[in-house]
Amino acid sequence: MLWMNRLLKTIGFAAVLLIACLSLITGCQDQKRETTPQTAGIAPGSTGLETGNPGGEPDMLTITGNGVERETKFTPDELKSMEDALAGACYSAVNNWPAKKFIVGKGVKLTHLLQKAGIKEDAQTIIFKAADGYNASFTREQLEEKRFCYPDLLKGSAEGAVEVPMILAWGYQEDTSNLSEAASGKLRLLFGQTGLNDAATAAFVKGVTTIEVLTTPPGQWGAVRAEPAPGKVKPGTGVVLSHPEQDLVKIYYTLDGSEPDAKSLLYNPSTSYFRPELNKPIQVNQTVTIKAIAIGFGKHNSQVAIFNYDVE
Ligand SMILES: Nc1nc2c(c(=O)[nH]1)N[C@H]1C(S)=C(S)[C@@H](COP(=O)(O)O)O[C@H]1N2
Ligand SMILES: [Mo]
Repeated sequence: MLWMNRLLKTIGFAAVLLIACLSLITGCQDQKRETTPQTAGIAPGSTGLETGNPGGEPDMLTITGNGVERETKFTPDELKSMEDALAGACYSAVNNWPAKKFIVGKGVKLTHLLQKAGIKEDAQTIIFKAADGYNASFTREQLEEKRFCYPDLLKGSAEGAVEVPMILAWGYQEDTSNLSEAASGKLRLLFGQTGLNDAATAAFVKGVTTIEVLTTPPGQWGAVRAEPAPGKVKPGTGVVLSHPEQDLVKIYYTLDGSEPDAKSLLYNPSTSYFRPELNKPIQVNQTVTIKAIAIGFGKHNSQVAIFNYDVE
């Protein structure tokens, strides 16, 4: 019964293939947002080199979507020959552990590529997509914002900040500030920080193949919440700030009545799946106004929430 044997083998093979495909698809979905600690769990003191560069030649890059005049494709050689738009820089970065590090990169400026594709006046959302299904989304403002490398990041000082461009890099290396150590790899998005606490590493998309530019409004992050509710509290009360999408935003706050922004006090340096114990309640010992804002990639900043506490 040779034919039956063959039939069984074929069915078995098809089943294995199906299972492999299914697990691939679910794997990709997990990576779309930073929900996989193993990809991002860079402990302090680790070199970060374990993960290394994806290696290999960069892929063809496609810029598409209703926010550009024309779908445009670039070969790696075309990108590398854009002499006026090439850049090499050192990028300071913080991840969600939070660990601080430097990454050098050389590549082409994003503004130049978007101009070549004819980015429209009303383009509002820009999504960087990788072959593994991972992606990062930006508002137009976040793309055009001034961003910096902080050479004294490790000391927590903003001194000597250098403005750096957003680039798609084909040469990069982590844990060095020496550009000559950059090794070639697939296209990687690199950009600077808007402040010392700006946690950008998760949006350094590896292996970018597509940039989607859309006229779709990106929406706004929801407001920060506070617990206990504002009002009269006992001295020493700990106020817990939270956000419905807390692992995708940073909560910044002030205690002096000023408007919070990305340079204000940071409430949640770590995500819930790394070191939530770093996100400490605010001790209220005297009458105070907490003003809090949520800032994160892909949506406009939340409205400022105002919480007044009176100490009994
Ligand atoms: N394509 C792709 N890019 C990615 C990720 C990913 O899973 N896939 N992880 C992101 C996250 S969460 C982090 S912290 C950094 C990790 O970069 P490293 O592996 O070079 O340290 O890459 C980012 N870029
Ligand atoms: Mo990460």
